[in-house]
Amino acid sequence: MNCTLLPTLFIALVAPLGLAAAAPAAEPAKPAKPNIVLIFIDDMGYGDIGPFGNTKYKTPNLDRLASEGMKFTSFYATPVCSMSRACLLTGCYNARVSVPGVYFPGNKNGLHPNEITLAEIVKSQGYATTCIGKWHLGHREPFLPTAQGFDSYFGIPYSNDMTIDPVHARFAKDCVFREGMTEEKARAAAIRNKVPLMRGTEVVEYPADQDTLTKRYTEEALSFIRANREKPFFLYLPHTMVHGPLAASAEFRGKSGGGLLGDAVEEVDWSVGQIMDELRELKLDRETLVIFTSDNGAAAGSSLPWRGKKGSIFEGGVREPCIMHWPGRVPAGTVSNQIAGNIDLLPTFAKLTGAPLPTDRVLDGRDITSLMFTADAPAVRDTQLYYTRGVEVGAIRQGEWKLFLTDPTPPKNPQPKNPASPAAKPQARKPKAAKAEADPTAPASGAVRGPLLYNLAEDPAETTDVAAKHPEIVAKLQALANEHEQEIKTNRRPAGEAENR
Ligand SMILES: [Ca+2]
Repeated sequence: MNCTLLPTLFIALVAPLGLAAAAPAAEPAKPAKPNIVLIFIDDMGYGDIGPFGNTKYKTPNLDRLASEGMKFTSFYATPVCSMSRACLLTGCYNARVSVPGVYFPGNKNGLHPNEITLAEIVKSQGYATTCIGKWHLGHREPFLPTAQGFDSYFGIPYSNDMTIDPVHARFAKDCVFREGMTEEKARAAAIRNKVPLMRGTEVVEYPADQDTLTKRYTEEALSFIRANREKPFFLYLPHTMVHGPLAASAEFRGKSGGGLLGDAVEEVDWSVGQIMDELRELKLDRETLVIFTSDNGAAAGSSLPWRGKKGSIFEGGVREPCIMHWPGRVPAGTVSNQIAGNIDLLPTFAKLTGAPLPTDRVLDGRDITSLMFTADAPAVRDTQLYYTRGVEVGAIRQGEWKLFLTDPTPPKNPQPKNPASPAAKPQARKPKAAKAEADPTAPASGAVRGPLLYNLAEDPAETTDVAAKHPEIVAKLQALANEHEQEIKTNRRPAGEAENR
């Protein structure tokens, strides 16, 4: 049952006895509103950091974060960037808010401005808010972070391997042009891997110096924490790394022994350490919930021990490393294996900050504070839907069972053929990485195959289809998936669409 109903029930039961009118002396003090730091890495896989099994790179700050906090081992995102950010920001499956793929510089769509975001939830409770890093929920002005509840924004509007939008980019008067670029040249040629760095709604550097992004985001984050130390704050830090093209500052480049990926991972770890040091220095660490997670499975790195990588709805495409840290509240050195995911953060933040949840719309996420505050807490929700692209459910998990409704080996990075429509069919070509891990019996991509049933408790690497042995479970999960899918289609909300000009 939904725990948030309990206080209401309690009042309803005691009120007729007259106890509700008793002296308020015994009322417990409300805990202060916590600061929230949400560090969201791009394309970092489950097996890319020490706390989740990586032994190749040094991640001492994340190791410490995990040893002082709780690791979530069934924490879900989606296979690609924009879908995942839509889930995170709205508390809904991406299908419900019509963000079906990845936004490109040619897209005129974005997360609808009427969506109530994480930032708007906490802002209603007086929080200072900022977004520092990669946005990727629409780069046109009506969709930028400052239109979605963030007081300020510093970062890149979409992935770092994209281009500038030659028509709609708005350059600041004092924009720093690098590499011989001018506004005229920038608008004349959209060049891959040369993306704009923005502040607010304007481009302040072009092309962005990607080597120093992690460092500059971190400095910006520390300034924000210092400036808002006296009031509750929400720092959303969606790093550009470790999405390709990989980059690292001079202090980290070539130092990890694990190539640029290792360097970038170690610089992200350093960034986490800087933030934790600052919180401790300001004596804010016990008043701050820090969450570290990623937006999809590994691209260049490792999603081990799971099968599949970015773009896949095998666990390796969507199950993310996740650490929650809040000394005195989240028990140290613990693990939660219950199903949770980035859709749960909005209702969870609402609970923690005392914000009312919107009542005019359906949310998919649930308040998971019970998981965070108690080791071995029972499940909050037992079901997870997996979307590959578009708004069709590709798989469903309930408890230990996972049923694929369609071919689980789609292309690695679903991309629209027509950039104006992110719902367009993905490329038919299979990338090498996905092919290497694909089931050799799989038909050509796009063909409907299934249902396939896996038992994640006995077969976490999803190697053995047991659908034929358990027709009753197949039927039950199929019905459940249909029910969810129909409900979401019925209550789906539109994406935002900017005017063409
Ligand atoms: Ca990503």
